[in-house]
Amino acid sequence: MSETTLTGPDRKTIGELEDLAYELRQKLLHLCGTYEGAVHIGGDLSVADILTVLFHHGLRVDPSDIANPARDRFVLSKGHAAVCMYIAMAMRGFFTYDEIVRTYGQLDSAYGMHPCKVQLPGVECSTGSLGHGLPLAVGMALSARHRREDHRVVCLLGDGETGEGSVWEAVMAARSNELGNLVAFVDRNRQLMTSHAGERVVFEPYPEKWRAFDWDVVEVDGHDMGQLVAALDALPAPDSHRPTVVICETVKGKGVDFMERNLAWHAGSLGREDLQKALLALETSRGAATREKESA
Ligand SMILES: Cc1ncc(C[n+]2csc(CCOP(=O)(O)OP(=O)(O)O)c2C)c(N)n1
Repeated sequence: MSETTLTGPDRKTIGELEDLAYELRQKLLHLCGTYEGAVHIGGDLSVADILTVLFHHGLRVDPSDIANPARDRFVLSKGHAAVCMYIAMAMRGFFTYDEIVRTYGQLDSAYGMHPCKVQLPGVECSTGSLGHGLPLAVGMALSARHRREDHRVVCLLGDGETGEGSVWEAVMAARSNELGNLVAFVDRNRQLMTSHAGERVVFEPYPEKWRAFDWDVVEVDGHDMGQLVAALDALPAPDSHRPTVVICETVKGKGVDFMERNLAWHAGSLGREDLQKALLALETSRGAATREKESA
């Protein structure tokens, strides 16, 4: 195995991770309130907790040493959630949030609607055309095996995206090649772009489909930091032989009541007035979550 080592971020408490996820959502809403084009805000809000826990807890990455061969590799297969990844990475020290807000979506900006690893060093994989991230992640995990490197490759997919046949070819290839260094997270928000899961594509029985391909399957509430941390801490060693999928039950638009489960908010722009409404809704939702936790 590789001699090079790299440590992950300092260990944070669940409360600190929750605070970071809240801040990430606030920053997302601010961008959605100031940028004039559409932001994929629904699917950003559904992965905010997952990306927080990955960049602030699970991934061994160091913003000051982005080419270290020992680093874990992250592939955002649902590339339309790029801005959520940019901001999560900015909060970890990779980029500057102000620069994201100032340049997002503009010609020649490194911060495009979909991520580009050439424009933005620190991003491991260019994505946006759905169904390609996991096949690329399989190649990266296989390459790590050949090079005798012991890092992980972590890939985040949308559940709608897993309707693509290429995903299942990759799932089969990963198990055939015994890639225990590969971990998929699925954002199971049960919504696609213009429909709810099940209306046009039947996903159930969903976890069983992954099990049928002989992956290890973990099911969590994708908005519960404690469960996300526990799932990451329990991952098998990268030199094990079976890939893992963490199926995260989530809500599209999570945290903003008028966006939650609302097909109209797959992508959109808030405008300054609705931004205040959205920030207030976020605060209210957090208050309700805190009260629920305290009374449990
Ligand atoms: C190959 C391909 N087809 C279509 C699209 C357009 N598209 C962008 S997001 C999206 C919905 C995907 O649903 P899901 O993966 O569940 O993402 P989420 O609902 O979490 O945003 C679609 C069809 C695309 N980016 N790539």
